[in-house]
Amino acid sequence: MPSNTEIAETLLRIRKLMELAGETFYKFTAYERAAATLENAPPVTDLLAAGELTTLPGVGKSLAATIEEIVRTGTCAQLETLQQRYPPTIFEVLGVSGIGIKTAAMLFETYGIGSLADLEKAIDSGVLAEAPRMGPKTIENIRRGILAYRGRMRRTALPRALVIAHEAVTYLESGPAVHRIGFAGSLRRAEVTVGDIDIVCTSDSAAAVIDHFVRWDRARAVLSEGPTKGSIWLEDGLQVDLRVLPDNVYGNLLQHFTGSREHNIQVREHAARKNLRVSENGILNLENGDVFTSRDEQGVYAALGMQYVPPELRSGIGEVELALKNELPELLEATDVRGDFHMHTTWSDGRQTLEEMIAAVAARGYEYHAITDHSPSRGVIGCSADELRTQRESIRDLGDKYGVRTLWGSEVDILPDGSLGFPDDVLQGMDIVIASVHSSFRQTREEMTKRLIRVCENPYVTIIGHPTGRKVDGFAGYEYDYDAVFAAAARTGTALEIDGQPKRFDLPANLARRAKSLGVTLTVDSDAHDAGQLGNIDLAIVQARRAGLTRDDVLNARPLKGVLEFVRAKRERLKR
Ligand code: DGT
Ligand code: CA
Ligand code: CA
Ligand code: ZN
Repeated sequence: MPSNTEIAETLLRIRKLMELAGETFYKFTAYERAAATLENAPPVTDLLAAGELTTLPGVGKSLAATIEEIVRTGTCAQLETLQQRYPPTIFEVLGVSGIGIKTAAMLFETYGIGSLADLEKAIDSGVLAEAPRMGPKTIENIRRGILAYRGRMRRTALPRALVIAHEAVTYLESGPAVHRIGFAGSLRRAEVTVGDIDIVCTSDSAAAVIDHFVRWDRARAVLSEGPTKGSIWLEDGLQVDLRVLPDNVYGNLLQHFTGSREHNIQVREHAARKNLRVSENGILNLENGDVFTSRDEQGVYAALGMQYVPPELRSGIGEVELALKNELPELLEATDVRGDFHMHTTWSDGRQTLEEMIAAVAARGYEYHAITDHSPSRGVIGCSADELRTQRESIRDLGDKYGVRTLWGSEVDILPDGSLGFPDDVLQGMDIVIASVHSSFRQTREEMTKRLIRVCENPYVTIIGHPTGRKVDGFAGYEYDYDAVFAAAARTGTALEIDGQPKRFDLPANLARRAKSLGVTLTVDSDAHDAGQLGNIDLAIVQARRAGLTRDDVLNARPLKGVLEFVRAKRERLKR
């Protein structure tokens, strides 16, 4: 069964080929909207089974039929027809900045250029120079576009992009004339991967800032350099875009370049109804020609008569409507988080001792945390029940020594049949139990669903760790009926984790959102294997924010008393 992302990708392919073939804007954007909707919707396979596909915004009968065809056959008639007309490599050409869709169509029809290789050959042989509207400058742009395209082929994981983005900001601030500076684009929206890094800043002398920017020694090529913007390409093809405007429009600038595209389109549509036009330079009142500028984004949204939309929510999946009704959730803040339930020490596969971890946790100012070393396991190094009991003896004292309440727990393996790596009498003594799948990933959907529901029904399991098993660049996660397991978690009082390990981001935001809607309590955890990784919790927090979670939805935003009550209530309810 294809995932939502895979279906969305197929729809986007159709959309591009339709435009290439000269279809109308109205027709091909419908596909683009549907693709954006799917990215944040519950699994299509579930919707399909329930006959609820057309309840998704932007998905009418005909798109629903297309989606169903894709789910059943992996493709659809429309795509097949279009693909007979164009080679699959045409997407490379379409991906090169400097080549619009009309140009791509012309290059293909007239010169047979249907791939990146064809395009490079045409540049080198001088054939391209003979084509209409292909001056030396345009060709140079295309050459650079090819470089950038090669870099963009691979999206960059958020944690790595953040590191590079911070370095870029430090470099820019070391130069002249930078006033305010911040992130924009998918980086600011905290998407799991980013296509490029967007930075915006204000200055009285944009030229000086951009001149300094393009001379950064990490830039391998300058892709563009203009009066208010510059783009560079780093050693491995990652692109950094910078926009510079005066101080008085910082809010407009941030708003315009944070996106997402879908969000901005909806904001602009709303503005148009009020006779306003939104851009990075301000909000133009079309009736009287006044331009409203704002130094912060709050001012921009207020001027449009809407609630401020936090960047993590700007996906174009209904947040604009909510903001207009003043009904956006008050998102979880990092300062709401009082503890971290998931971390390892040298007792299992961690790299630092129990004492080092507890000291580091206390230094972060948490009220409480849990030490959760692994149970004996096939996949990872674990400890026996006896070893863990020994660990327990020192835990409280060490916590007292550093001034934090240290809870005793374990990350227990979920065995193939849904039983656990420790028997009930061992689990019963623990403050917190995380249960995670570390083996038998490829069971059938039915087996995996039963397996996880059985885990929810264990009175001693507090949290299911990294609940999908997905890895950011690779494994898509084990297959199971999310709704059935989430419903079981809600019914039994089992929390689901948002694991902030950069490789995991699990639950991802769309599923955490779904879990919340089914009444599940979530946790945000670092899954740290050394003290430095305790900061991973920040990545879990942004995922929680993207999911629209509030303080009330998150177990470790509760005071210790509330956490212990949550654990106790489940044991009470499912007593056996
Ligand atoms: P990405 O980079 O693929 O992960 O996704 P974004 O959303 O960061 O996309 P990007 O980098 O193309 O554009 C950044 C945001 O700026 C995006 O939300 C749309 C917005 N934007 C508004 N006007 C323009 C424009 O003229 N050019 C570009 N590139 N972006 C614009
Ligand atoms: Ca970007
Ligand atoms: Ca960009
Ligand atoms: Zn684990």
